[in-house]
Amino acid sequence: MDLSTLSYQKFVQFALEHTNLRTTLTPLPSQEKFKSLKANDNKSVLNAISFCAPKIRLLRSLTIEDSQSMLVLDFAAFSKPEYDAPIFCANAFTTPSRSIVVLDLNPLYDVTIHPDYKEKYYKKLMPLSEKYSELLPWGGKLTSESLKFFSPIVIWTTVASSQLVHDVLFSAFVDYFKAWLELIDEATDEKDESLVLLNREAQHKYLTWRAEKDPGYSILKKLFGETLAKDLVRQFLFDGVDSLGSKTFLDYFPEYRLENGTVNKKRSMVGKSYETRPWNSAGEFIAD
Ligand code: BLA
Repeated sequence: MDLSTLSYQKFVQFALEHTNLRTTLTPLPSQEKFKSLKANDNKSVLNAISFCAPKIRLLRSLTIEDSQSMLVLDFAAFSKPEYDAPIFCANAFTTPSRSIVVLDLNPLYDVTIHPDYKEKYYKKLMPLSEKYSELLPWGGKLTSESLKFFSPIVIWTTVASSQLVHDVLFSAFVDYFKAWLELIDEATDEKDESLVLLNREAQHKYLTWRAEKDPGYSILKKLFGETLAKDLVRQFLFDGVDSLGSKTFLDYFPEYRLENGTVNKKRSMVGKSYETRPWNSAGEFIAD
């Protein structure tokens, strides 16, 4: 299809407007630093914004739009470590033929081993996963390791691009973002410093995973060159990876260690799996 009629700008606008109805966003230094970022191809239009708010450590968005070849949305929002709230995650990669999408409130703690966390945040949100299951169906096998960062309401899809899909995706984005704002609104700050520490480490582990293994990296490298792509990933998209903790990727994910002590470049050590949605509508894990 012709991508020139589609844009992810209205997704970002919606999120900013609705966040500002509830709290006060303050621009972060990283926004200033990356706002005049330019792509090597001289045609992609970029928009990089980042903010914080009293309960929000980082709300940032990067869009890359070139109507001839691709539209990219990478939007995420992280609470301050005093809250164990999930991470809002909206990633979309749209070409004239296909759209690859992950939309989720990524859990801070793996829901398959923390049923209490699953109960606390996802039980009442389960209807959301049903609502979009027909038009945004499960995208098939994915990097197995990614699954522990996904929640039972995750929308993971790869579908033919169309105006309809784009509209449905906007509607899903609105629902999921409102749900996230609601969780942030309701969140009360943890007073137990040892639990705040755990929250901080869980966010750091997530940032470390994504800064190292995000599927978008090869495209960022092509558009910006290796040095700038690395800065963009570590200082903008996953800001906090160099400050929220001191553990390394291999500390968290030792199975990626090569004999010479470096990180295996493969995205997955286990391989891809989960051909079908591994959670049922009650949020129970049903894959073996
Ligand atoms: C593919 N993106 C994918 C896939 C996933 C994600 C699961 C399928 C391939 C795989 O299983 O690895 C997204 N994976 C995620 C997310 C998390 C995760 C969000 O673990 C969070 C925990 N995608 C982007 C951006 C670009 C992009 C910004 O989000 C481009 C700049 C591109 N994603 C992209 C491309 C593919 C892809 C090109 C298909 C090619 C490939 O699989 O490498």
